[in-house]
Amino acid sequence: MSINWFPGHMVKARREIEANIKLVDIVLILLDARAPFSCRNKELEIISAKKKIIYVLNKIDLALPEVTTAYLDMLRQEHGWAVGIDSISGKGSKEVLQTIMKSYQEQAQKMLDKGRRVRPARIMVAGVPNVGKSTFLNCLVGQKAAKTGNKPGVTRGKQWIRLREDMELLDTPGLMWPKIESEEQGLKLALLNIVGENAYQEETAALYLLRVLVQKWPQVLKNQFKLESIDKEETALLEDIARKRGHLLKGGQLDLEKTCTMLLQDFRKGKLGRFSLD
Ligand SMILES: Nc1nc2c(ncn2[C@@H]2O[C@H](COP(=O)(O)OP(=O)(O)O)[C@@H](O)[C@H]2O)c(=O)[nH]1
Ligand SMILES: [Mg+2]
Repeated sequence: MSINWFPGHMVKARREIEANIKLVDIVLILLDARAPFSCRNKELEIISAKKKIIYVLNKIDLALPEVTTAYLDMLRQEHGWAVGIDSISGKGSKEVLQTIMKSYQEQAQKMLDKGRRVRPARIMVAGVPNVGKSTFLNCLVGQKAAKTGNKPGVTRGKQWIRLREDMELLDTPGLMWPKIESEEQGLKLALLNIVGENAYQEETAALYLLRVLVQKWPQVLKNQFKLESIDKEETALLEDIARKRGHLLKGGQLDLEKTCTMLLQDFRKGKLGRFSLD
């Protein structure tokens, strides 16, 4: 496999997340909207199984809207709760809050039936690296929320953020490592910057990106780099793009490393357009 991803702190991260999940009612599992199924981690789902799980497809601004809708439908059918958001603009945050409250209704009703007061829903965010956990947390919290709990010197408790009257959010998101089960999935995760850079060669990821573009979005590839023909090997395409962009080394040879870096950066920032990879 061209993707080698064995982070050493995996075990510690899992233990931490397991302990935190025990404290909440609802786990928001963040997935990259461009490849939500590739970001899923069965282990995380297993350790969250006793809680309500809501799948949150983040970065919908970078994905194809109609495909995102289809992914959401699939997740809802299989699973129950799924919602999309762009955590940078905040588009979708209202739906996220609504989904949280809907998923909590059953539990709230049980408290009422027992004659108890309904306490705020306790929520945590979890997901693989770079799906946007911190950005999403900031987006939800905004400026309104006040920190609660963890009074200094009293307990070594957790920090909770009071989102609204009826919601409390654990302020540290749970980090899970991606579970890579196929070469293709590993390459998608490399494109999305979810596996670390030391796990793969940039060239491998860039050539994969070119292959995907040739197969699914040839016009984007042609227009973006003003290519006359794309009917050739990916390595030859890479050279054409380097030439078009003037990526040259001192001796005049092509600086393909630079071209690979540019391709990956442009893709990740959405400069090549919106994509859905799964
Ligand atoms: N376009 C876009 N970028 C996002 C979104 N959410 C996060 N990002 C970007 O994705 C990168 C990783 O986000 P971060 O919150 O650090 O991810 P974390 O590792 O899961 O905490 C950052 O560059 C963010 O600006 C989103 O909804 N849309
Ligand atoms: Mg973070």
